Amino acid sequence: MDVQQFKQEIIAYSKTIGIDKIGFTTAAPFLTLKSRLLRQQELNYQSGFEEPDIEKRTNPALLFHEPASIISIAVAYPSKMTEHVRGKKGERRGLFSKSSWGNDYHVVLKYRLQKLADFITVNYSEARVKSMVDTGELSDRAVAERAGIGWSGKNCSIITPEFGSYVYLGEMITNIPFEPDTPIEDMCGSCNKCVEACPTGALVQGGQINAKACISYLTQTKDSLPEEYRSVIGNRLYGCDTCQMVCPYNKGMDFHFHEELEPDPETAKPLLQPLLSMSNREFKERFGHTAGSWRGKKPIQRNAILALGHFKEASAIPDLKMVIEKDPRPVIRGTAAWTLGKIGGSEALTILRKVLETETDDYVLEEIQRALSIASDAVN
Ligand code: B12
Ligand code: SF4
Ligand code: SF4
Repeated sequence: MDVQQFKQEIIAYSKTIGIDKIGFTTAAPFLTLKSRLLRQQELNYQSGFEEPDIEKRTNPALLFHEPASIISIAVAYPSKMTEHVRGKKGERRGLFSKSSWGNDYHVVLKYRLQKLADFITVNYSEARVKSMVDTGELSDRAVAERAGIGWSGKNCSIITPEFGSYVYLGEMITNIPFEPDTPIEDMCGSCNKCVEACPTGALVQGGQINAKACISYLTQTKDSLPEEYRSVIGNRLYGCDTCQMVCPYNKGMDFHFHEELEPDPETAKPLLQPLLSMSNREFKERFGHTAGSWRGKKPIQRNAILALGHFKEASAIPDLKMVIEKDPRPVIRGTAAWTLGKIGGSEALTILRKVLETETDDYVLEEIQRALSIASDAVN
């Protein structure tokens, strides 16, 4: 089998199965990444969502017997909704990031990688492959960068000249010695827009993130959100797109190639108040197919309560009253206290004073006290 010829056949086939860009690289260890990951670990800048074993993350030979190459794939996703819904006073809406629009991208990319794997193994009898998307050991971005998919921007994203950074990434390790592609030139130059626009300063410098300060990470945590971040997350329910939206290379990039990735506006931008009383089953039915549901209902509800505080939405007081009086989860009750404090006014104050007498959880009591002081400050 002529491997160079086979590579061209794979590239041609990939275009027929909804892969928007494909690149090839060697299976050599990722040495620069390794020192980078060690440094991030030292600084406590990791999210905790990534594979913890740095050796496995940077050495494909620990994941696959005698690897010879890695194929990187990119699938473009939309950045704008074709149908619009707008929130207004009394009917506020939250926002799922673009990476959670449509069906879960893990499923969408795995399906394409499986088709690619079938094509390769049918046509190359000794072929062995191992695919991964996001949850695998490898750094999808480091593979994509080395395979010439795009450059690694100061916003940390892989930016493709064709689709901007609105691409999902996945890869396949193989035992076939494909000719590697060449990485593409870094085009950030003197631009620093993403670093300047990041609302929390999580981009500590171009290309370096403190994941623990990134809003995308914060929206996915399950505990009480530290006070300093509560206002800044705005109405985000899951993820953050700011450092991509300001990037000049994303201007006009909005691709609707894949039906599965089309957002349903009522799911991507849901009304906030109904989320507060949603059952597990309802949550699964409405959001279970999206990438943003992977941490379950609790962080989304917590963020919805914070968003109502961000809007100072007085019409939500009855829903918040129900939550603070009845919800069994202290994090949710404590967050509701904060939002009631933000909304302020006599109705919110009365509720806070009343629950102060019945609440037994120390953390929630502390939140209520603090909320009462914010609310009285606001009223005075
Ligand atoms: C953990 C994780 C997160 C964490 C941490 C993000 C981060 N930047 O590290 C949190 C929860 C914050 C997060 C957020 C997001 N994520 Co995320 N995440 C991951 C995950 C699982 C691991 C990333 C990781 O290991 N980071 C550690 C850093 C150090 O390494 P890296 O970014 O992988 O690799 C780069 C750096 O090491 C850098 N580098 C290496 N050496 C050096 C040296 C120098 C000097 C410099 C400057 C840089 C540098 O170059 C590498 C290649 O770009 C990957 C999936 C995967 N398995 O790889 C998805 C992934 C990176 N996420 C993705 C997405 C879409 C997002 C969000 C846009 C989602 C959203 N809308 O909210 C945001 C973007 C935030 C941002 N600005 O990065 C996509 C990125 C697609 C793309 N075009 O780049 C991935 C690849 C998932 C996927 N399969 O598509 N994510
Ligand atoms: S995703 Fe949001 S918070 Fe995270 S680095 Fe980008 S702009 Fe900052
Ligand atoms: S905003 Fe500017 S600096 Fe940031 S990734 Fe885009 S081009 Fe690079």
